Amino acid sequence: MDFDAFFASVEEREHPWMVGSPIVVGSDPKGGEGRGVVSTANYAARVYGIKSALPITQAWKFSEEAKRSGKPAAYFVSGNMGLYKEVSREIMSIARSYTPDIQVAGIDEAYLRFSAAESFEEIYQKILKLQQEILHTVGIGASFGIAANKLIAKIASDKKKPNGITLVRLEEVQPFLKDLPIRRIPGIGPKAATTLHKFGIKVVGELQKMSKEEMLGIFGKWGESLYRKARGEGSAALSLPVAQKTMSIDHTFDQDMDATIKLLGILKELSVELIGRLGRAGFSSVGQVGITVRFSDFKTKTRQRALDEPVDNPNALYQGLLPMLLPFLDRRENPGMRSFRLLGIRAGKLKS
Ligand code: TTP
Ligand code: MG
Repeated sequence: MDFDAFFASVEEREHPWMVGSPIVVGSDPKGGEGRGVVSTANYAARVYGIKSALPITQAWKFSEEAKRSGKPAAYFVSGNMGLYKEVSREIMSIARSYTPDIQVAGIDEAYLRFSAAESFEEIYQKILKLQQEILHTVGIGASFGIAANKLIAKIASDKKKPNGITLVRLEEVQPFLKDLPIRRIPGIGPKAATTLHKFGIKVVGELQKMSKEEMLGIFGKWGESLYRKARGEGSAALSLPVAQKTMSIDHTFDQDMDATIKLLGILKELSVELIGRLGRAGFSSVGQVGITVRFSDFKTKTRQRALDEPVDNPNALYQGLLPMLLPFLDRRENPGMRSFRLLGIRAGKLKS
């Protein structure tokens, strides 16, 4: 599953008057003087040659040219990552009601696994329903590739964008790959493509004629995986994220620090920052805390302790960390009274 022109589709949904017009999500074009690039462009803007990673100045030029020839200028919007994440989560959770086996592979893509007991046709019907449900309840288009492994499914998902579903049965894998431009293979970027073009290789069918030894000679170890990809071989196993158990932040000082009051201030700032990051990652409480101090002589010490009660806010985290830092601020743990180079904090026993 891969959402269509994702960020731009969300903007269209949010601003109905933009529907049908070219939309560019990216940095501020500043009337052609802006810095930065295009994040994504909707399909109407792609007609003008505007696409992901294009310098925003170039996108502005294309839009101005279009305007001069009587076509509509593009809307430039700066984007709202928080909203895109929310919409993404909403779609993923709809998909989860069709199959619990999902590997979220990015903000706008995921692999859905269905039972091998179901036929491709049955799965196709389910995907059609899922696609409709996403469109009607979230208002975002998504395209799908259905195949026996993740490699072919991913390539297929791109085949009939937007709002496409491409089914590649086992016996269709070879014909599907034969005339496919090599750049469609995930992992073949502009550099590898240029190298292969020098050998006259433009489509996957030609790539299949290259021996494994040749590939290893040209690309080193990666040649091995390229050899398999060219044959459509890939894994169907979902790689699920391992549950994160700790989160930490370190702060290295611009100059070695010995002012106690400043260190306590930094401990407080780090506590605020870490609680913020934990919240964004979906954690609600911390059961264990730790600190790292590095002295001016690079000697590094860590301490950790379990909290009697889990904490969920910056001040409580700070109070939990403080007893471990204090001994380093006097002769108990710092007899030479060295100054500090780094202070780090860590949260463990995380609960979501
Ligand atoms: P893609 O799936 O590559 O692109 P898309 O969803 O915009 O378009 P398509 O219909 O072809 O799938 O990327 C998903 C989102 O990731 C995209 O909406 C914006 C973001 N993105 C960037 O910010 N920079 C980039 O260079 C790319 C490729 C994507
Ligand atoms: Mg996409």
